[in-house]
Amino acid sequence: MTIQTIKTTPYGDQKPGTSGLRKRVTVYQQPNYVENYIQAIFDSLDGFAGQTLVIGGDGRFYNDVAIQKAIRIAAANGFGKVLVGQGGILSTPAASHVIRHYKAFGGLVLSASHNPGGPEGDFGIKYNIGNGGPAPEKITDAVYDRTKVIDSYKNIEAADIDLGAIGTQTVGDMVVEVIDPVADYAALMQTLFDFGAIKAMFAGGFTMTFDAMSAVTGPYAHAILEGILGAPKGTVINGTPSPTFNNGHPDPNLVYCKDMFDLLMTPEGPDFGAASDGDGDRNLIIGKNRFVTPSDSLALLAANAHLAPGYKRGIAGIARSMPTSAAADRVAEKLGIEMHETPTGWKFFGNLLDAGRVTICGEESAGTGSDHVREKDGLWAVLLWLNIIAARKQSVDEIVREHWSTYGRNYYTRHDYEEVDAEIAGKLVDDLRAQLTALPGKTFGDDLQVAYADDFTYHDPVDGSTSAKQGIRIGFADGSRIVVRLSGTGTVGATLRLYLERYEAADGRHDLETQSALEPLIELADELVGIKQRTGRTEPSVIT
Ligand code: VG1
Ligand code: CO
Repeated sequence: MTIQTIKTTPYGDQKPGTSGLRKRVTVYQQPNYVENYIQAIFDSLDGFAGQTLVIGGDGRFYNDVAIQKAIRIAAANGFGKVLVGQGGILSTPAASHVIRHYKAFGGLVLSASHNPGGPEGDFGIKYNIGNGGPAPEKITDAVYDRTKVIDSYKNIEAADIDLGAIGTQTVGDMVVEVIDPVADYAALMQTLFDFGAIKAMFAGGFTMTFDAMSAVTGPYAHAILEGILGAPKGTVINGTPSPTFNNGHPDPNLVYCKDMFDLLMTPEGPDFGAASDGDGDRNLIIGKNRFVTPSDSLALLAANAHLAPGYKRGIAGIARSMPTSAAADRVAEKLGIEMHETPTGWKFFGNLLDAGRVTICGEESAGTGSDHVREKDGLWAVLLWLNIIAARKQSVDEIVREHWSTYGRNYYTRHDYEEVDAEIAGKLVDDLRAQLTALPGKTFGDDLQVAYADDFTYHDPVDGSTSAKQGIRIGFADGSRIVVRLSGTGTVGATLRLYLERYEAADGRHDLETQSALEPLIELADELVGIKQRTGRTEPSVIT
């Protein structure tokens, strides 16, 4: 079969963000937009001839089109084999596992995560390396440089692959194997958790709701929770992946999962509620009468991980993204293990995990995971929670309260201002940066004394690389923090994120309402950063 070299012209906007290249579907539908980007990825890699590439996505609109293109371009570029999930489906953590399990060269994950899908929604492509994790900045920078000058891509004329048929097909000289998207992942989960104990807990009447949000985790949750673990049918809701997520917004937060939250706050509700996002890497955890803030969930999972068989020897260390609250730091301190603070985005955890320096990682944006894969993993977090509940025989609320009375509580919230004018947002951050050197030592209000103020720079302790301008941090003497950064996953305008945190000691007050506990900081942030005044917004678009 002949390999064609097809002329193309570059697009100027193919710069990967926090997690791959995310754009409106209509942008991706431009001529050669997908082809350019995938060829630019392959042009930035060495040594994949004859090797295996994994392809999978969250099932959103345009997945099928992009997958067929990717398969042809991979064949034309000389990959030996493609492993693709049936129906084009692979959750992000499952894709990471498949890459590792089959020792693939890398993988393409087609997703825009929690962003809405459909013809008017978003699409995305991300390249993951052989460790199963998102490509590091060295590669994403090279890909971007390549997209700016690309003038041709390789293709092969071949019929579409039947993505519904499990088994082997060929495209040119390349083998394409369509695999069950769930089986390998489910087997991995079984090695990590005490499925017997969780099964017994369900058999004993423990009730839960898992909202798959019409996104990718449906098949995984049906198979694992209702299948292997024996939870009653109906435990999983919205469990069929839909190209438009059933016209929903697959972001598992208190805005889009409000019904579940309300249900969990009533006596009739289930014992436990959870949800995952579009591509299955995020998690929402709600116990009866207790929402667990993601930053707390990271700390709690790290403190209790030894109760699950996969972590019974203890954990080597913890890493959290910079805006994530310091709750996990206190756990690491007590356990006497390493603690790392990294920039936002899972790609920064890869080296630490590969080096065996950390076992558990997490982000305030509802992402938690471990060294079992190199992505955050929504269902993994849910299963670890279930394992801990089964082992401790306590409610989520009791477990959380005990944690606070041991370590203290980090009150935490994030205020997002979405689709802000990009110029205004950029200027706001620049002006704030210019104020920073004057802040340390100043006291605001009665007792908010600035201990440090900087734009976070990360020095990777494993490969020595440096990542600058990762977000502005203003830290106070009492452990409170204000963090401001611009999102790297939005597709329209800019999203400004304001993160606020305040520490309350173990013997302090743990029952305040979060927003009021943080009120003085919210006011000070308003004064220092001026988001409302400069953007004309009276309130955040989303509060988590
Ligand atoms: C956001 C989150 C970040 C997360 C990223 C990808 O990035 O803040 O913590 O890693 O999304 O998650 P940003 O740059 O918009 O703040 V996902 O589930 O969208 O792949
Ligand atoms: Co996601």
